[in-house]
Amino acid sequence: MKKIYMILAAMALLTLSLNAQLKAKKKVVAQPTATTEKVDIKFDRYFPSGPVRAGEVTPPYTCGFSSDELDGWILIDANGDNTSWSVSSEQAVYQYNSSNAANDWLVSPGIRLQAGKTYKFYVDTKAESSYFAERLEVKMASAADATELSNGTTIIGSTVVDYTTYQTISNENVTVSADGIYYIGIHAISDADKYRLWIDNFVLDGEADPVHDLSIALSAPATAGAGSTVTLTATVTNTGNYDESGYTVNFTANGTTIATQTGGTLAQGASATFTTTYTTDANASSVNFGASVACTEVH
Ligand SMILES: [Ca+2]
Ligand SMILES: [Ca+2]
Repeated sequence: MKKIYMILAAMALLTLSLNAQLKAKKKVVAQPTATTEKVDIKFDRYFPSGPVRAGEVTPPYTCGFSSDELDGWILIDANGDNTSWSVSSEQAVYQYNSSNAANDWLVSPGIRLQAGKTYKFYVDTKAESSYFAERLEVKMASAADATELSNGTTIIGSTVVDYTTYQTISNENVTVSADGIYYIGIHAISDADKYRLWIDNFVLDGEADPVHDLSIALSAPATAGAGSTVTLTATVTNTGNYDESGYTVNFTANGTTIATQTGGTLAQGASATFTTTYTTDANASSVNFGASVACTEVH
């Protein structure tokens, strides 16, 4: 259901006196003894291939790749070489193909996301050996499809993984332009004949609903001649946690609207000024000016 946020954030009043703003071949029998020696391992299981999926998830969503956390995850062996993503010891791993560069997606379950919210993505990454540097990227699309993902939103651009203890890579500013189900794909893009690329602790954190909060300050001359034209200046400041896309500013004199102006985008922390003019009554001795701001964005 859509909600309309109409927030009368603030009103400013002034009195003017007249005149006065993230291949398995055999089991490990030994760890490599030299940095350039490779030992293939038998993985616990492979991710299912293809579009068979189960359900959807909602942020905050985490996956540590234990057996009870794998529903909805799939692999896409985009280069069709039967070398792809597997699970081993509650981690996801892409093991090298000696002839082909990696082109393999590990795709999350569908995640229900909302426009107007900012999500934070984290994933832990490491290489088997610093001698064999791996490479990955992370993308998001509205379909769990290699082409869609390739053309999708980049969450993390091409990143070299040449470290052997887990490091977290992240993007704390993940947004979508429309409400819907999105898939996040971890794309192994290591060169041919590297070693193993490890992934763990996939996280997509949600965020609290946005707080819309606009403040307004009004300024006018302290005094003016009766029957003269004065300029009123209103400064609107976004004091919320959300980049506003629309709001209106209303000026009043003695409680009556004298001007209504429309504001555009206003980033968190930013300010914008609006002015209008008013001709004072020739026979009045004072006038009370007011200005108010209201958010007009619809979610
Ligand atoms: Ca794990
Ligand atoms: Ca492959």
